[in-house]
Amino acid sequence: MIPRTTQQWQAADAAHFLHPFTDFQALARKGSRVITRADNIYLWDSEGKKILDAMSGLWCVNVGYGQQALIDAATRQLKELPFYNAFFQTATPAAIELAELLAEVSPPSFQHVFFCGSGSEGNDTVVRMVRRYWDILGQPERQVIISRQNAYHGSTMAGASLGGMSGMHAQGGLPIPGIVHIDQPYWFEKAPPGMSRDAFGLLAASWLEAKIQAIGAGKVAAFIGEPIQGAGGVIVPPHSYWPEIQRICDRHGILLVSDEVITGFGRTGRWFGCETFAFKPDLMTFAKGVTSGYIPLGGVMVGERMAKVLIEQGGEFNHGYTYSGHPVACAVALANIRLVRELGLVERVHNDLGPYLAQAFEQISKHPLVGEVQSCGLMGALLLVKDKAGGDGRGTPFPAELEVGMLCRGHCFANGLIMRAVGDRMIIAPPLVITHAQIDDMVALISRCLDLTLADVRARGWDR
Ligand code: PXG
Repeated sequence: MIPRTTQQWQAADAAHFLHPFTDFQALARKGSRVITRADNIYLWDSEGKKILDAMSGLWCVNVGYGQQALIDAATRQLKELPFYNAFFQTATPAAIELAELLAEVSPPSFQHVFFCGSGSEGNDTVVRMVRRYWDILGQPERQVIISRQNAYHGSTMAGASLGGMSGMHAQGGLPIPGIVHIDQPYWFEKAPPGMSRDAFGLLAASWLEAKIQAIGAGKVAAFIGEPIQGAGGVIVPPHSYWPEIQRICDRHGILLVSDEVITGFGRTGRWFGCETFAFKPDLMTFAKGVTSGYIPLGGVMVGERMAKVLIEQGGEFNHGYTYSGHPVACAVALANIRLVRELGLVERVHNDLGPYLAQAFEQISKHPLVGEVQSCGLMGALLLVKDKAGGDGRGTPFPAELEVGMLCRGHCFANGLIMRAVGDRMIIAPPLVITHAQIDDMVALISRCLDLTLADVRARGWDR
């Protein structure tokens, strides 16, 4: 790339590049921040400013930036065989080896994988696969997939339909037929006054049973959820929730799908989030961390209950993508998973980094702006509240229209820290290679940005 000034990049960007989830005109007026390089957990922008990336790119760069093993794997594969498809009774060594390795790191009931190019394509595959499964078993009326409000499952027609984002449903005629939603297990907002988290977990799971009964179990194909809702604001459910969801699905013979796009590959301190929350899904969608985002790859792990039926009774499954099993993506995923193992990152998150972050967040929870604090492994959220002591002791939220979260995010940006705001929940998911010293730096930056936000809130009288 021929170097350009920031202004030149911004002008060309505004003239031609339509960004995802973006008000095109507003961004064109303001100008994008142009990220030019990265190393470890840091990014640099076109002004040369260094930024601590507490979001791992977009929940994906788990091994951090600049890992030579991944770069070498891609280069080698590009030279040897940059592409071949898997449609016409063909396969490539990289895709075969990756399928084998994924079976090894997944819970034992998963021995088969269907490859895609992204998490959205993975969830489209889920929809087609669960409906196909029931067709094969002679129960084609089992069509409905139950998902949750505020869930994020991607941006394709099926992915956005499974998702529970009202802003997405409002555009493009969604959800598609046969997808319905129940409420989310978000204790802070949804639990009746005085209810414990565990009691609330059981209550939130009971909403699934009520929905199944309303529809008729014979019409329900599957339930899908993220072990921890990520894009929805790092909503960590009570530990009572998932085992109860499992019992309900089992009772009605309904397939259980765990969307592990964010929680897979060590983020929660186990290989997959379903292991952290003690449930056994029939399908697991993955993407992001499988290659640490160095190159696009997604897929669906297919558990034996379904695989047996699809393989032994299914005949041809009329579904697949040009890039299903892309050899370069698979080679990078192999190098990435091997590196995660070599560095012991999953164990490190579980035994060391997760507890260390939780402790640091405990300290931050004393800040006057911070209400609920949640973390699991290396995912965390701080909810900014108006009055910590209000609202049944949970804290009184700010009116949403004040956009206090965006105010805080602005301070983070200005102070060299990438932290996302989902409403007033400030969230992080740093690379799994982060050190204690770097967590300390990150927490110091967060504290400074909270102080700056509090000063703004007081200056505007929003704390009254
Ligand atoms: N499932 C989950 C749980 C996700 O988080 C997808 C599926 C879709 O994956 P693809 O690869 O198609 O994007 C995701 C993606 C955010 C944000 O704002 C989160 C995602 C994507 C974009 C933005 O936190 N997650």
